[in-house]
Amino acid sequence: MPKKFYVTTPIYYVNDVPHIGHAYTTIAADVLARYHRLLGDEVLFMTGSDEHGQKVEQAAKKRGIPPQEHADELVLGFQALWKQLNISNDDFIRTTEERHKEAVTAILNQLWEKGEIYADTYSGWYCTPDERFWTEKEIVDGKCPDCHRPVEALSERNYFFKMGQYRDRLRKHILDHKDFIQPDSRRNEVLGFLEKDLNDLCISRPKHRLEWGIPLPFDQEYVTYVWLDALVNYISGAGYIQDTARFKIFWPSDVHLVGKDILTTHAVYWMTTLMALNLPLPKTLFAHGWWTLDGQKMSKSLGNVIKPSEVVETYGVDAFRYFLLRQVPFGNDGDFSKEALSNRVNSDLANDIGNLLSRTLTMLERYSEGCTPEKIQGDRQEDQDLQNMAEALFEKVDQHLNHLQFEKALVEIWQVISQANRYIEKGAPWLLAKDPAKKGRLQTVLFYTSEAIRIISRLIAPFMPEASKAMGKQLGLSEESADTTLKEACRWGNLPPGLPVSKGKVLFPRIQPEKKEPNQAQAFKSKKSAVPPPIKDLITIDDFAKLDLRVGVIRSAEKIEGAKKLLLLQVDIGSEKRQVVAGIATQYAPDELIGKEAILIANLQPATIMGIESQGMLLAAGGKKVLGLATFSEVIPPGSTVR
Ligand code: ME8
Repeated sequence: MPKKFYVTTPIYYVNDVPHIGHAYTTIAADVLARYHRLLGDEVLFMTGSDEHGQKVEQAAKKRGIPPQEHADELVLGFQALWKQLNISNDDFIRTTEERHKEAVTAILNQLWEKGEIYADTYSGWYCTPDERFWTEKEIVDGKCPDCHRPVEALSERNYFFKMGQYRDRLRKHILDHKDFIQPDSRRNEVLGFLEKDLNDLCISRPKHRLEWGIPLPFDQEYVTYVWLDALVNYISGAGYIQDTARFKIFWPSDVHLVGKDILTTHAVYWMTTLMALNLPLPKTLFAHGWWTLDGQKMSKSLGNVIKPSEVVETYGVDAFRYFLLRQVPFGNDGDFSKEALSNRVNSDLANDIGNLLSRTLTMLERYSEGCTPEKIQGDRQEDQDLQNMAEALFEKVDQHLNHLQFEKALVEIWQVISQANRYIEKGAPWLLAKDPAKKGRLQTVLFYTSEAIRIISRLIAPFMPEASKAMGKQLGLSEESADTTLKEACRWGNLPPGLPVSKGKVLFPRIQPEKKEPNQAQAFKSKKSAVPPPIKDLITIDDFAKLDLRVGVIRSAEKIEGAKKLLLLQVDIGSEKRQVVAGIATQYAPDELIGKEAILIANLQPATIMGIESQGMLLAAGGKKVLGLATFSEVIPPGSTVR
């Protein structure tokens, strides 16, 4: 019997166009959904739109059109973005759909009949933008404790859900179920919130104040509070009223993913509503962190809202998905910037995985007649090491994804990528190919590398579906049939021999940093009329042979405090990383150097510059003033010798 897996995102307000924050939650949910499908689970991945309430009503009013028309238009923007981001949602629930309205009405009737709802006149403070009542004690200096905007005094008759009575039961459930609210910091936040008395929840809005909502079935003068309406999507979408068979399979949900901004509404309002309905509670509610943009809160008024579709057009969909999930541990806040994205693309994607794939395909073309190699059992330690790491990868990724630790799963995969790159350096197939006696060893190295890539390509599939497919295709693999689970696909030794490989287009092209004016051209202009210095005395070929020049990939670069011209670089030469102090800060910003392949004098005596040991020197054009680093137009394995 396959297991079932039900994952949800919040349903997003259609008061505005989608932004990176919306994309983040939805991509995370998509990775989980894809992963569970690959495991062979029966998956329901639900996202949707929150279309009622004041925010949407106001947005429509501003445009001078009816709210339904407004929602019908704006929802298309979300749906188009999900397509562009390769989101594989099984369903999309809109709160203006009949199936949803029916569910909300049925639930309200049920709660009303059970005596869980009562009418009362309420005097309190109302936060209009948040559509929430607060008590005198809760407001801070006349402002909403949540969004810090002014609140207004209101006294009106409304309907209330007896939420307060569930406080102890909810606390107990949280304490008894360690994974119920995650991460721990959010669990503690909710437990802290529940230490105080829990108020009942106002679940109605009088129609004279808000018309755009689902009418209360027991009093047509009122509409349903937008949050109660919205939360019900998790069961209405799963078939609560209209498809009870589906509901029986999928409820309770396995993971509700939300941003930390809507933790209380989910952890308290929703869970107590489910208790009142006698429905089982979701297994996990995970509240992730918040993205800022270049260190600032994203907001329309600041004019710094980046459209995900534009990022995708420039950087590619897989790069965007990878960046969001790799950059910060899920649960923490993160900062989005184009520089950070470019750095990730260049170092992790273009260099690490891109390089691994392209050099392996080139080698298969040259040394294996363009086909996948025979399965061979290697007898060296390095063969065993690579096999062990690749074989253990599935379990590690599985563990991390079960705990929604996307970044850790990716780090594990990248460790195998690095190991495979190191394995190639050590195996040096280009040298083996020169000696016919070493043909067997050459084939072993090619098999181990290709097999590791195959496993990697399978495991990146939930994160980067397109890249995974392209990698498989370039390796000559047909798409894994649906009856092969990911676990089986990740078994070592499954690579069929003799499949024709094809080096397609570069999977992850390097991102060129945006430059105001190209540095070298600028330097050339200013140096055009300069006379080159005279040629030095002759040296012998033996003198030259003393130099050990190596290709080195710059993995990190940072400014050195107090030194205007110097940068501290970490240079990867395959077998090791070298720390190099380079006088190139006037020519390059640290970020533009990441991923560059330069030439390192690897056997130069270390020198101490500004108190930092420099283990080698990079070749560059220019005299005292550096004009540009010597680099390559081809991708060359780090550590390759230069003559
Ligand atoms: O709250 N960083 O909808 P919404 C990370 N309709 N995630 C962000 C983000 C950011 N800067 N900004 C938004 C609603 N998000 C309600 C939900 S559910 C029953 C009803 C994400 O359009 C994050 O998931 O304001 C957050 O919870 C959600 O978008 C809020 O979207």
